[in-house]
Amino acid sequence: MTTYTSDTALIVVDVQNDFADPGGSLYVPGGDTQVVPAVNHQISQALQAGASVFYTQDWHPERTPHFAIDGGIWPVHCVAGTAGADFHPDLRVEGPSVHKGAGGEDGYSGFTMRDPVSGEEIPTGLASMLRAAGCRQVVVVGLALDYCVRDTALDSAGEGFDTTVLLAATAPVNLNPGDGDDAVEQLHRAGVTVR
Ligand code: VGL
Ligand code: ZN
Repeated sequence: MTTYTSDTALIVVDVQNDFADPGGSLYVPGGDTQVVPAVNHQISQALQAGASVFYTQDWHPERTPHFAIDGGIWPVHCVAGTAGADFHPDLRVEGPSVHKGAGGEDGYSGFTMRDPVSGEEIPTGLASMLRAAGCRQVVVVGLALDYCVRDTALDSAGEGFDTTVLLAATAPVNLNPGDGDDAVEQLHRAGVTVR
């Protein structure tokens, strides 16, 4: 069990229909049956302890080099304003949400995006929101372990937050078999607590 305090932020990553609903274009197995209830449980625990809850949403334009049709690796997903980009209907929403990639930026982290032309890293504003809320510890849950959860947790640790990923409240897409295990390894090496 995780101990939340008033200076903890729970970051709920991309629990959106395209990832969490079996009909979604990039469904992560267990997204609806396992991850949504586990995330909701963490949200209750966090709120009870006076912690803050923040959300991210993958928020793409219709055409982006992130998608296979435009040279990337992913099916079209989480297009801004579509049902696939909405939060899963069973998710408890109890805080602000950061939309990532609305300007066609690339990248998976909730903290930074990459300008597709210059390659420059652009902050999303999440780090400032956490600091403004007085957060020092960060707990990361949601989808998917091997992309957005991993990169959000790595950036969180890099920003100096004491960072934990809860495996029971996330799941990997495993585009390549073993990606989930590799992500856990990378998180460990970066000093992120994984449990
Ligand atoms: C994600 C693949 C593509 C994620 C986002 O939220 O982990 N994965 N875009
Ligand atoms: Zn995406």
